[in-house]
Amino acid sequence: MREKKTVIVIPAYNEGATIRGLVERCLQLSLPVIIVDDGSTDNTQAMLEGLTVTLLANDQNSGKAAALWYGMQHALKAGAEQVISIDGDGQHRPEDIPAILKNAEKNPGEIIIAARLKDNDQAPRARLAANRFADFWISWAAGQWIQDTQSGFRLYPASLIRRLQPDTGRKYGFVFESKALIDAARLGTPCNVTPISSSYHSNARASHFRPVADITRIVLMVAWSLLSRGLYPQGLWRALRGRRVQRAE
Ligand SMILES: Nc1nc2c(ncn2[C@@H]2O[C@H](COP(=O)(O)OP(=O)(O)OP(=O)(O)O)[C@@H](O)[C@H]2O)c(=O)[nH]1
Ligand SMILES: [Mg+2]
Repeated sequence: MREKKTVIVIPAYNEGATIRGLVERCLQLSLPVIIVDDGSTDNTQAMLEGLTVTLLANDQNSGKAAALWYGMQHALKAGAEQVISIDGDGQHRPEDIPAILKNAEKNPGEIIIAARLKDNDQAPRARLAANRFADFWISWAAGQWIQDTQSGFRLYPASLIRRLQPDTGRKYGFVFESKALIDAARLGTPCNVTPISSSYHSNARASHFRPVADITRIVLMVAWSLLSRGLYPQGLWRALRGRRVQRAE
């Protein structure tokens, strides 16, 4: 079967410490790479010198949603049939991409989430709890049990990207990826999961994610989505049934 044209998109905000090593590992896979420098004030751009990549840049910091969306639109214009998003801070391993691509081949047209389900004992407890909380609500609104809804390491089919109409304002920076799952489900695009190991380094840069503020914003978005569908009881039922089936497996 012909391989689909896949483009890697990396949003990067002050990722000078990790970006070069990460991009070099992506290039090992012989896939085109787009980096969106989101108004970094460090040496992120300089670190990419000499690498064969597409470098896009926002003049000022616009948030993860806008950065990702810019990169995705550019990838589509370059003929991408599917886009893999991967964070620039080194939390995701490009070496997991072949497993994601294999899953996408088996489940064409679906979103594939690289879900941090293995070896996550190093992950901060509060973060894990916040993620589980988000998983429950997003699964309900999507009407499907989805694991690791907060993973930014994903494959999006181009057909889905063309139909999404996201809010990309700065305050929606960390909402985009959650909302994309709900909108995708409404558009008939289900999710599939490729389990990966999570990597939390003790020397990683301080987290930008604000568990209370960002999860609150996500929950408000989900609450609105549920209210606008009369609380969508079928969605809750389907999500819980999916969780039971998955636990029994
Ligand atoms: N925080 C943040 N990240 C951005 C922004 N624009 C692009 N990004 C990139 O989005 C990716 C995810 O951001 P992180 O801050 O690592 O978010 P996270 O992985 O959910 O949170 P941590 O678990 O704390 O790392 C990284 O590659 C960032 O460089 C922005 O305005 N703010
Ligand atoms: Mg991160």
